[in-house]
Amino acid sequence: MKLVVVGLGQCGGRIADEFARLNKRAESRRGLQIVTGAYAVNSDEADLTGLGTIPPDYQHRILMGGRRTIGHGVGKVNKLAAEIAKESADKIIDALRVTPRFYETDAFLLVASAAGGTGSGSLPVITEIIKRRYTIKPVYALLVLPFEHEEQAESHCITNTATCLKSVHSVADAVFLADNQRYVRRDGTLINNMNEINRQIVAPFYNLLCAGEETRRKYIGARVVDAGDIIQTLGGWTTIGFGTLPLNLRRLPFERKRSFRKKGAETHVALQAMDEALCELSVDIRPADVGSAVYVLSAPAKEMSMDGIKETGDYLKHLAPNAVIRGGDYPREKGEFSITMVLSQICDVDRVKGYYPRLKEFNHVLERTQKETAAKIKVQEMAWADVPVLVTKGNRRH
Ligand SMILES: Nc1nc2c(ncn2[C@@H]2O[C@H](COP(=O)(O)OP(=O)(O)OP(=O)(O)O)[C@@H](O)[C@H]2O)c(=O)[nH]1
Ligand SMILES: [Mg+2]
Repeated sequence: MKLVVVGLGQCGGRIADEFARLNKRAESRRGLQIVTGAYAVNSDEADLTGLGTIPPDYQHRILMGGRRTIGHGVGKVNKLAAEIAKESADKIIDALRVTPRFYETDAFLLVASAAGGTGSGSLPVITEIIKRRYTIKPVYALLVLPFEHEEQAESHCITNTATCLKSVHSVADAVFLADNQRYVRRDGTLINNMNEINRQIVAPFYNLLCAGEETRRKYIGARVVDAGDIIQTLGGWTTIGFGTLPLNLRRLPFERKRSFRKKGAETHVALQAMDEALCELSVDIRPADVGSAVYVLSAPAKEMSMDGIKETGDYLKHLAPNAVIRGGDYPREKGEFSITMVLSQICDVDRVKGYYPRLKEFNHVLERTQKETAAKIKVQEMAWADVPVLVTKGNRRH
């Protein structure tokens, strides 16, 4: 599957940059192209400068809202970013249109953090505009959810995240969620290591995108997962996970090929990798709430069999009984067995649901604070009502 990846805001730009690196890896190691174009869009010039792999020309690193923000960002106001994105839409579409091999691209992936200003406000707007322009290509979103400490300390965080989630869900064909807090929970040292979190967010897409692009016979599985399977699976809230296990099932020369022990071990490894992929999902969900799933098993060809693929599918069906499941094999990896898992059409995500009551409560508190502040200002104004002023009120800046 080939994607055009557009990163919006700082977080989105960095993750799009990581997708550009993933594509370089696919090109150099596998001779495959999985990203036809990677773009970064921002209202902040400094954020665009910090990227490494996306080409530095103005059609790949797109500065929007120059006149209104003078290249200094929107200061977390996602409403302003949404306005700026509308004004800059033509500039972005013009850049995307000249992507080489655009006609071969299967879908768009737009990436941003939900809690920031630029990315969170512009992603829903750009998604809608791209969808209107390119009706036959699906537009997916990848949204990064904030750390818990940000939700507690930064007042804009809940408002931006809630408005972004609701808007994106209503326009995008599917929304991948990646929860920053989950990566830190796994490894506490990551809190200051955004690059490593980004690497972990993007890495699971590698085999998923490569599997359907192979042209050499030895790398084509018995059951290939291609762009069609992925597009049919994706819809609504979505999560992705990756599990891998080193293979030490090396067959000794005198060992019989069809040994039942070997077969048992093979199934065991597949199920263990599946468990790991489920533990490593990009956001917490309950498998029972999943409506569709697609998985790709990858291992050296001789370590996989149709039975293994079937058993993995059966196990997933047991865990997610309501899901339509698609899956296949990809004979590529050396010395390891891995599973990439995408769970989609998830009807209930606690992390998402939690934002709406918090936004209500937050708005309530905000309204009360605003009323109290207005009352205090009034008292102060009344106290100095008789003091003369040296300027006319109309000249004051508000
Ligand atoms: N995973 C990940 N999260 C990031 C990264 N950079 C920022 N974040 C998260 O994104 C949120 C802040 O959003 P940014 O992307 O910095 O904001 P922006 O879209 O540039 O918007 P403004 O700076 O407000 O104009 C916070 O929740 C951060 O934790 C990154 O590189 N990776
Ligand atoms: Mg920024």
